[in-house]
Amino acid sequence: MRTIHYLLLIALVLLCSCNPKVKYFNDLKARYESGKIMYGHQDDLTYGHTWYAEFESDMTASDVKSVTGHYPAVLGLDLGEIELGGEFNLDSVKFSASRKAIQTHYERGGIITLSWHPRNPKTGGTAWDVSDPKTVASILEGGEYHSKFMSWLEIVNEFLDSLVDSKGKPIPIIFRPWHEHTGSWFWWGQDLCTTEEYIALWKLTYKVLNDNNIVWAYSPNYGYKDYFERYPGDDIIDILGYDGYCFEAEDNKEITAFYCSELKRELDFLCAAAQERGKIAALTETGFEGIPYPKWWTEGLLPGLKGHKLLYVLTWRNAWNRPSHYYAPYPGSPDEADFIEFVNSDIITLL
Ligand code: BMA
Repeated sequence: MRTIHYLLLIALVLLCSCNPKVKYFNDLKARYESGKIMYGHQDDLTYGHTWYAEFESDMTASDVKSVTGHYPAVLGLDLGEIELGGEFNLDSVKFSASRKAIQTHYERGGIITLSWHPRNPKTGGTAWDVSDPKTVASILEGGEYHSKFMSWLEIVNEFLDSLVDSKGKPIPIIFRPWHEHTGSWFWWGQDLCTTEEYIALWKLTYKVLNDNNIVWAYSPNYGYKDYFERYPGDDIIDILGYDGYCFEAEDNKEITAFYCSELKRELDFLCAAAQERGKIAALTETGFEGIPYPKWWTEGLLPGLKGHKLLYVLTWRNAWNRPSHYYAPYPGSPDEADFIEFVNSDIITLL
């Protein structure tokens, strides 16, 4: 009897290790266990503070590389407006450029995370259109906009399906939909749907897209609601994330210290939860817009991260068309030297 159990266990382990999604999760888990935190930057290869890459670009430009000599280890990209069937996302990135950035970054040994700011399927407004509290209800099974939403998921499905490396092998990605739902600034936010509706939205998304090589990340905003109140379940979620920013104040040194203490508290919780559930923890979005306190990296972010096991930390985008909307340094930015000190610390890795 014992031998049978043993053989069954071996068969199960072998089966799981052949599943590309399980294999990728295990690969990420090994990186996570290393104790180093991968630094990530949103839209790093497609544009930067003063430049914008055309599709023909060879994906060599990067604000992070210009400052440090290395690419970020994690590349974030957004699928927002792919559902409209056009060529560009909501921030004017061509989907063909995103695909090329994903392939390039993957072949350099990096990790890719995709978020999605879809339009409001009911009103036609943006992801931030919270005027109709029945939007989520309307796209679930039986709802008036269900088939429209299903066709949107199909478009996402096609894009994910098209992500292959130069040998034609599927590229695994971290998908992070329905983020920051603990606030109420997106149509899927806290006051815009019930717990049941929010979880049903996740389940539907998972059902349609999970055949792709996806590791799923859940990322509420910290400081709002109970972390697990709207959790879709351990059977769906692989990565426990947090989104949390530092906001400009009268005294930016003081607010940096406050951000640091808040971050420590939230990461203590997140890392313990990930440990308990066998998941991976990550700081899925953070930053200080325009980095008005140049020592934010080493006085705010770094000490906040220290002592926490995380797969990655990702700071938001450097918009080429909004000079003060940046979250990573660029050549000549006041925080350049501090960022170099941050990435040179023994807990942070770049490519
Ligand atoms: C926000 C801002 C917006 C952008 C959106 C999606 O935080 O950067 O300008 O459209 O993210 O990338």
